[in-house]
Amino acid sequence: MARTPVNGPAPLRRTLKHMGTTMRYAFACSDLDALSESMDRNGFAVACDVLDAAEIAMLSDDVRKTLDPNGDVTLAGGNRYCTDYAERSPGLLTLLEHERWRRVYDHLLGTSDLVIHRSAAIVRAPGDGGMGWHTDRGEWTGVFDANSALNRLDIPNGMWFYLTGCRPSHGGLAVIAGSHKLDYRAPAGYTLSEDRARFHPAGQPDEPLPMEVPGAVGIECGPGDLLMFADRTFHAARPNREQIVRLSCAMIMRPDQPEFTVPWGATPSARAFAAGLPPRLQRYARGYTGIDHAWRPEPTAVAAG
Ligand SMILES: O=C(O)CCC(=O)C(=O)O
Ligand SMILES: [Fe+2]
Repeated sequence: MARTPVNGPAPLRRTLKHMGTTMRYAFACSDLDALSESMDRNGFAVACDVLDAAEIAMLSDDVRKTLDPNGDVTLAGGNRYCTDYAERSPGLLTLLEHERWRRVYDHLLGTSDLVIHRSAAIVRAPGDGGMGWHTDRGEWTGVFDANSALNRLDIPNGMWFYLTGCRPSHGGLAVIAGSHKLDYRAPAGYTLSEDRARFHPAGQPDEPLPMEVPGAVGIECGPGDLLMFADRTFHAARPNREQIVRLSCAMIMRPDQPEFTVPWGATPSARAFAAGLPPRLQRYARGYTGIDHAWRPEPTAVAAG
């Protein structure tokens, strides 16, 4: 069956003036080299029209069923996260065999031997305040919790579908171009915090951060588009000022090799998930760890002096 693009044909439609040059970050999902090059150069990219309308509806339904089963998140306000989402969403698992999504992913990671690394869904109600600038990579402070134990591979850590669209008025993501590089310091006029996970206005560590900082790019993309960003890329979510709940989900894959382990081994729900997958999907759960938010490193003994 012919696929109906949800966002119209995928022209080269999202370009922006950035630091005096025209930077393009959105490409047709078949434009694999351009996507990978944008990831290498800028630390982010949008692959257009990965999902069709039926797939968007299916994934949206799963996010609602998991995080807003009673439809009361609007009343409750705020946001809800699910960080073992692959274990709960049959729709998300269809990505494993989704031709366009896999083509982009396999090209980006340079192998088709991929396994599930982690996954998430988020709802942000109208009025939700969003999330300030941060990088997901925990390497600067070491492995101190479950997120930092998982976020220490040089693979994209943002692979989001914004199923209700990504735009500034609707909790839209912003990223900082070039902030994925190891030698990135901070936007002009700002200083990285000691752990390098955040930044603050130079000389004013307690000042709240504006969304508009040098290098910031406000992402605009449609419900079938895939926003990808690197593990170190600084990003933030704007407040949701619209009257609709923002829905998003992500599946993060890693190469099957080299073997990857976490201190908690695998959670009981991760083991049950892997064992319960249909045989043809089991290879995607090799080494699947789940996430144990209660895990903390053993306190290190301090030698008595
Ligand atoms: O709202 C979003 O999509 C971004 C969430 C995020 O960056 C995070 O949870 O680390
Ligand atoms: Fe993040």
